[in-house]
Amino acid sequence: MKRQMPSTREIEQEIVGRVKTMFRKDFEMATKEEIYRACAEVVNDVVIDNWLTTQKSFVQQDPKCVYYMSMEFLIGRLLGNNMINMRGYTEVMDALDELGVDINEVEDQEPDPALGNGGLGRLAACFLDSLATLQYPAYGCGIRYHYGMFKQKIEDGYQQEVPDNWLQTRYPFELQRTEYEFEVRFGGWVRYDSQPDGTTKYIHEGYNAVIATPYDLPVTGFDNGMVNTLMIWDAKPKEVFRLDSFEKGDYSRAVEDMNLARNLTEVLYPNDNHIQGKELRLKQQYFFVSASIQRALAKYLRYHKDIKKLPEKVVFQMNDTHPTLTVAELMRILMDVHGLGWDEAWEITTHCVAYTNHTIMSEALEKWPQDIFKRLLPRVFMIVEEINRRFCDEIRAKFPGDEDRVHRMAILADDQVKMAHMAIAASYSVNGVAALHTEILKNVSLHDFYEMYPEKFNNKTNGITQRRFLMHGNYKLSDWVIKKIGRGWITDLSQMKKLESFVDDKKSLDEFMAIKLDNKKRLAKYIWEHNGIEVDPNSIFDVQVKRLHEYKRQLLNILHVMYLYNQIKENPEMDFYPTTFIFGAKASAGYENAKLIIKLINNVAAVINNDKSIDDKIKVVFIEDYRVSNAEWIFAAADVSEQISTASKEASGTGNMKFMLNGAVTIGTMDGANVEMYQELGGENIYIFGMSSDEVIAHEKNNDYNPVDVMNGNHHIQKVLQQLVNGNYSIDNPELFRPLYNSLLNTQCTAKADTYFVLKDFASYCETYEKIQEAYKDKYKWAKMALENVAHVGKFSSDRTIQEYVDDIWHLDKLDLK
Ligand code: F55
Repeated sequence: MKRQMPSTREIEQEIVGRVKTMFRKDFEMATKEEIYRACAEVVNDVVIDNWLTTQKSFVQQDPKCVYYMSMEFLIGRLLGNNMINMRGYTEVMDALDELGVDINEVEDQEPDPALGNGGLGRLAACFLDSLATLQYPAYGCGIRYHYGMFKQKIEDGYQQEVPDNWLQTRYPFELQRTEYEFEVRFGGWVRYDSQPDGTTKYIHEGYNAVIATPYDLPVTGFDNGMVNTLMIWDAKPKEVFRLDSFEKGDYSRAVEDMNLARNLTEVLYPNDNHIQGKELRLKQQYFFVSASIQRALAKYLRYHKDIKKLPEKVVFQMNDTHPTLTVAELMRILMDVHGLGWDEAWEITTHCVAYTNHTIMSEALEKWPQDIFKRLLPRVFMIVEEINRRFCDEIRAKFPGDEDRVHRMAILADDQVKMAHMAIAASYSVNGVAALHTEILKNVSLHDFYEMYPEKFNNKTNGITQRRFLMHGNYKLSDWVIKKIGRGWITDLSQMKKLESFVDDKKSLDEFMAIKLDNKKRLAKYIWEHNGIEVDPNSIFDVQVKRLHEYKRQLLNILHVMYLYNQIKENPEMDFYPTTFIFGAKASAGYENAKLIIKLINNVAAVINNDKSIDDKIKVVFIEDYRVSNAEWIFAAADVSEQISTASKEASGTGNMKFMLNGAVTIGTMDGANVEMYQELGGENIYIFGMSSDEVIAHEKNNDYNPVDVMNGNHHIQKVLQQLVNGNYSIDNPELFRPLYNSLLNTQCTAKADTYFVLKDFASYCETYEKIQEAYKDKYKWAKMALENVAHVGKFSSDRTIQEYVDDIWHLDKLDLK
């Protein structure tokens, strides 16, 4: 039976009661943090009952489960989300209100769990939300990083990274599960032991071991009583050895084990779309993969004898190549622990694993030096060698005489282990994350593999959860939509199309834009409190928030702002609708150009925001520490969504969908899921500019793009580029931005210039932007366009995405929770 949240009155009493028993305090004396902890327990109480019921249904119905294997789950705060899913948000808000407390302040006490970098990690979190809401049995498997994504401080315009110590105080939603601990082994060597029956046993010796302890987090479905589990693994030494003991055994081994355990789960690598190749990262991968598989198999074997039928009950979805060790580790356990032969083990493995690709960027393709891999995972490496040997034979059988192809496709080549190749060789499904991205995989980056296994390739266009990104982040619009079309869209976003009947109704459009204005005021207040910059809620809020990467072209955006500023200065009477350009982005700590772009944005902001002569026509704001919690408010307040990646580079994007859901109008390239947004919206409701992916790919292939030619033909570009290096935005040090200038124009033949075609797309971007300015001046035209975006967002729910994964890849049945 689904348990629901109690009434407002009862919640109020419970909160007061909990504050008393947990903190020995009268409510009036409680701090905001204590109130938050009391609320968390009130909500937890309901969640736990539903979690128990869900687990019982698992046992009774024995369904097939997906194990979503991911190094990252960017879940964001859970209190608000769980209150919404338990249908108790308003009740708790009212109860707190009665007690004289603002719910936002209470929610703000929760650390924002940032166990991910960006899109890939947030996608995993949206998927878990949708799986629970659609009642599909699922586990998330990840790592309990002690330090998540760093917190960003801006000092003197520069990004500073501050450790994110989210576990400093107890996190109220996690449950330590020591009864599901497993051992994970690293290093050592493999001894061959010939058996009387002629077979060989492989015995792993001399290894270092750690114990993996899972912490379970509840994943609540919306209003259905379903609670799935996200298990995140922490490491501890196998034996906590006593320094004062006489029987220390192997003292140095014990010290090694302890250090290994200490480092393993300490910190999330803060790179997106870039691989660093650090040994500790490979250790993290093996650690969580091995522990998760062991737990999955233990669960399976509790109720099933025949390990060969594993694919009937278990599927491992690999979120990018980071968990590709799933393939070899499952093989190892099936052979070395359960005694299966190679063919049997391979048959099972290849029916249990599937792989999602998230990028075509070459610097993100995961390759490990074979010597490191072999030293760290000697037995697993042997298995990879055998997978590779058989895979190469298969290529030769299919393409006789094509040794070049064998070399290109091999898992082991050039002294490296190529993780994507192993993932594809073993997976029964390989998917991209948007239609265009999947086509590029098939036709360009993974073409060899597509020729070999066309049947494996499929597309699953990404999606986002409307529960967090509309109901929670934008409750005013959410309530308005409910008033207009009912509640169906909460679990069936395609129903948003019912809003079509209001796009020509002026009264509705007025209400709709009034909500946008309220959300802009909320964000303006946040910006004032956090950045000390005053912005006008009546200006256009033009927003680009995402990780900082050259391919995402924040540089194009800020160069365009510099250009607009020049225009207004040269022509003060020019007709220009006041615009606030809002940026938010973290740069990977070692990514110099990315960090310099942040500095540039902040310097441009300082100059423009303090120039009284332009009458506040342009404001530039860099929001510090962009993360899930402030993202929700930022999307809600946006008028214009900047999705301006170099065509072909952004696999999908998901921020684009969150803006659309909140009624922002996109200016973007034909890249990733923008293409599908365009198809859903029609050309009148989205602003597309720039080169197509085909054009970009052709230029890359022919190597025939020269940014200097572009600059010479456009005096506006010349001017902003000069301003990069003449001290206009860096009076003390005119050379400060020289590296960015060089990245665009380098004429020395050694370095490639303007790899991401910023200058090439500049004119087209400016032209298209003028149309946005024009459109905004016509209030109802704009409002209609914005509402059309909400009305056509249906496809981009992660509920739709998950249903497609279920139908085409996972083949799960809904859990019956009655
Ligand atoms: C993180 C770590 C490594 Cl080693 C490599 C990549 C990443 C990462 O964060 N990638 C990432 O976020 N990729 C994004 O995935 C999204 C979800 O599919 C896409 O929408 C987006 O286009 C893609 O860049």
